[in-house]
Amino acid sequence: MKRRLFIASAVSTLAGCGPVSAALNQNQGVARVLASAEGLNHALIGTRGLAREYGERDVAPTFRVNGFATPSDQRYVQMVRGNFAAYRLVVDGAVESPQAFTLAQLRRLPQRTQITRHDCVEGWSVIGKWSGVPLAAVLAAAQPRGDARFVVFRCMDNDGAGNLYYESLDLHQARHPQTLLAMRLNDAPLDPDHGAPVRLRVPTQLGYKSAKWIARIEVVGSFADVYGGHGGYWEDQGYEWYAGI
Ligand SMILES: Nc1nc2c(c(=O)[nH]1)N[C@H]1C(S)=C(S)[C@@H](COP(=O)(O)O)O[C@H]1N2
Ligand SMILES: [Mo]
Repeated sequence: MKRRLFIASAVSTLAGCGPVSAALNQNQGVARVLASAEGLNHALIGTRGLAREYGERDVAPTFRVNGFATPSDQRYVQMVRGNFAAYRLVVDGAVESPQAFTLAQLRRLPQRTQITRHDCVEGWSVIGKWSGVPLAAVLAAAQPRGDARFVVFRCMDNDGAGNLYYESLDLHQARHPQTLLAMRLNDAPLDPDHGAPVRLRVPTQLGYKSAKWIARIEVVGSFADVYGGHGGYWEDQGYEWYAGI
């Protein structure tokens, strides 16, 4: 655990969640340490453990906003104005039964509320109360096929140069009981800046895994052909794909 935290802080001083992460790629020594530690941490900590859950009085008064700018294109702005009535969460790819959920349908699935800490690789943390539908329930409706291995989250925002944010989990992480498609933060509907209408919350991993503004969930056998092939926007810049805390 100490080793993992040390590595997280090493990454944060080098890269944060910003474009400086190119420095990571140039630093072969750090890249080697990260590569070997990734396998080690995965093996030692695994993905079965539960992230700590806190009490109501631990909830921070405000939840910091981070990452790319809130989408400002016409499509998103219109959806916000229409209270997301036009939103559909598409679940497709290697599934028996592709889905396109409305928000109302997502709210009718079993919900879970959890007070957990969000840890950004930059070195800050904040505790929030999240509610939503466990990703496991949404996947169960879509029925992943036998060749399914990963779940890719395609987002509506971009880095300013037009490259869309995306993330991925393997099916085991995706079905973890605390992996939520969050629709509420601190007892209120999720606001645009925190990823409305639906964002991922993965309290067992670093903040960049918790994709905001999800448009589509694609189940795949491999993410080799998805964008840069490393399973996430930041992973394509050198971050670890497995970001367990
Ligand atoms: N779509 C999208 N999801 C994202 C990001 C982003 O830029 N775009 N940033 C990630 C990072 S680095 C962090 S720390 C958290 C920030 O979530 P918050 O704004 O709710 O604090 O979102 C994560 N998910
Ligand atoms: Mo982050």
